[in-house]
Amino acid sequence: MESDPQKFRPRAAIAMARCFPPFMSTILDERLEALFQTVVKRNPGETEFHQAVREVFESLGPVLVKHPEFGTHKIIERICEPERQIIFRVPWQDDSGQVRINRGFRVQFNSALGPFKGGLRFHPSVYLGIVKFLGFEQIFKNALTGLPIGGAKGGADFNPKGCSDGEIMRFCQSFMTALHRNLGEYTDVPAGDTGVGTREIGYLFGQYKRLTDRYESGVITGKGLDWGGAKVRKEATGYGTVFFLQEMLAARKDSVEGKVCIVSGAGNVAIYAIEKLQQLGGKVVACSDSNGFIHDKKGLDLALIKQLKEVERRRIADYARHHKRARYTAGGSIWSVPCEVALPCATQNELNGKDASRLLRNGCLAVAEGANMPVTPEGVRVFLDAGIAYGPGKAANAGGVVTSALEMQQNASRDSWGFEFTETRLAEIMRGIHASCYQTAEEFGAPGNYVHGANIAGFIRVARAMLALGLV
Ligand code: NDP
Ligand code: 2IT
Repeated sequence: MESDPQKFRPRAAIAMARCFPPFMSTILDERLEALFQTVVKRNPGETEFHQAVREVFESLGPVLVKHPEFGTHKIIERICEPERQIIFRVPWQDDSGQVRINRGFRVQFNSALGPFKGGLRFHPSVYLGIVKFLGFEQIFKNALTGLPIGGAKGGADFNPKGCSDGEIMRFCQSFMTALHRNLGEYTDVPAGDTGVGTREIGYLFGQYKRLTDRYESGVITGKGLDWGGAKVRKEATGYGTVFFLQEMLAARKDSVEGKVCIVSGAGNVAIYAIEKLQQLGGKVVACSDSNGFIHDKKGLDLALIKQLKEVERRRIADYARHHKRARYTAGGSIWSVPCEVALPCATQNELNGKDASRLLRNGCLAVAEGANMPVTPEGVRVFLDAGIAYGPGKAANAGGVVTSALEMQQNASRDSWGFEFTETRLAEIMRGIHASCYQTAEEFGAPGNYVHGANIAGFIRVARAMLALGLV
């Protein structure tokens, strides 16, 4: 087999798997606790999925009181069960002629609001529990956007690191050969995620086109600008996270201007979060990859980071060779760097309770999640108890899928919008998501708690649609 997923799981997740379930400390009401235990039993070993479900359940008590019809119609039980799960073999040949086998996944979670929509992740840690946590989160994230998109996620336990271009292409072609029957612009529309960028989307789309003999642009998003892609999609998740941060700070009569910021990761989301922070006058002093982090007190040189990561596909350690004033720390925690704003933009469970307490001690006053579920339940509790501005991923990082939906709109009308127009649409929608989370939190007696606001607002929109569509 290609790899051992456990080897690549972040330390926090491995600890979770060993002493499950560490997030049981929050009390759920009796009915939700019983539902949660059923989810755990029906989905054994899928710790990240359990974690994502429990976090949403923690917000739903008051919703069931206000909307008993959701209980009668078993909406929660239905939402926790994917509509369809596809697991498939992905055989491919490496450059030395060896046959390699990976496992591919697509979990089509919920299509009450529109065709299944969500990214593909290529990373050795991918297994069903990761794909399901991401797909589950995606349902509510997509609902929050107000756009007509259902929730899904997919990927493979494939490690793109060190692969040649030809190997990546052959892997993508084999992946799409297995999956194409289950996709379509009105059925299921994938996009990128960790390890899947424009290059991979190109190979996937090319193979879909060849197999179906159709130029069906709307079947996948994140396409290149010359062949049906949307301007701003590449920048969208990072920009959107900063727009959400801006709104949280504005609600506290504050702004990004002059703030010392740190951003974990150095991939697609991190790079464009850094870009927007810098455009708004923030001073970004640190970023990372899975080997270590760089700290540059004068502020990061983004052009160099783009060159190293996007063009040369190198490690962030190389940054320090170009800038002598920058310090590279192998391993270690980026969260030890003092800052006012922290944006976790790498991966799930990358920031734990201790990291959160350390950030607070160092003066952090706002956290917006560019990654999906990057903060452990203990970390979330530390931020919420401290009352800082904390934006959960399903709200804060929705900019990517928002702009994917805008790409679908352009494809459907065979149109292509300008950069400024698209960015303005993205900013408006992110403002709308913030307003909806903010107002819902107030309405349900938890002012300033964006976790409850996002979970409740997203859940209610999906639940209403499911009721309206009958027993689906
Ligand atoms: P990329 O593959 O472009 O970059 C991922 C970055 O995170 C890299 O710097 C990578 O370091 C680091 N990273 C990945 N896995 C781990 C790990 N297990 N431990 C430590 N560091 C890790 O991915 P994206 O930027 O697209 O995605 C980052 C996060 O944002 C993910 O959680 C994703 O689900 C989420 N997201 C992405 C969206 C998108 O549109 N792309 C939309 C919304 C959310 P290294 O290179 O060393 O592996
Ligand atoms: O987590 C996410 O929202 C994404 N990876 C983007 C999904 C999409 O369909 O653009």
